[in-house]
Amino acid sequence: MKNALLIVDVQNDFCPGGSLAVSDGDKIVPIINQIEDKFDFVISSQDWHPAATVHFEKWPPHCIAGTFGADFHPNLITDKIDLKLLKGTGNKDDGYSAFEATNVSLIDYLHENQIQDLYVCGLATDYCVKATVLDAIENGFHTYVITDAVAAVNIEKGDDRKALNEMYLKGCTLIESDEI
Ligand code: VGL
Ligand code: ZN
Repeated sequence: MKNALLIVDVQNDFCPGGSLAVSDGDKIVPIINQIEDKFDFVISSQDWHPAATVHFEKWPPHCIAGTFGADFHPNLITDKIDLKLLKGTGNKDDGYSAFEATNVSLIDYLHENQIQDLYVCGLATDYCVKATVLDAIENGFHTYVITDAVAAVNIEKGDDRKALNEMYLKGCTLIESDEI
């Protein structure tokens, strides 16, 4: 059985200076770069929204398809990425989970490549990371979240801890990057 690193939404709009910036969103980039080599596969997801979507009734416009804001953080090493997922591409869907990617089926890719262990990092802990992790668990994957390689929106103080706790209680293993 194989493993994969799943890098969720490490995009300019979620990093400092972006339209939906997560504080310290950029701090995780060197950590992710350091561990990419440890996995059989590296998979990324990107929020990839149309300019008009119901999603922007809940959030400031961000990660509009093809814009700078939707690009990966410039320091993220992207040449090792085997599969790039795009999500939230419809005008009625939030697309929080990488399992909702519309350009390719994540679940089919994982099955075809005998990937059983999924290590999730990226942005944001309390939205897209959480949604992805919960879907992964529901689909039967051994799921890990790399706690020093995620960062949260934290609309309410403590949302990050709440999210990590929820993932843990559903069966996700919490690990740090130096334990991999
Ligand atoms: C996200 C809010 C809105 C995320 C995406 O990537 O966690 N959060 N769209
Ligand atoms: Zn979004």
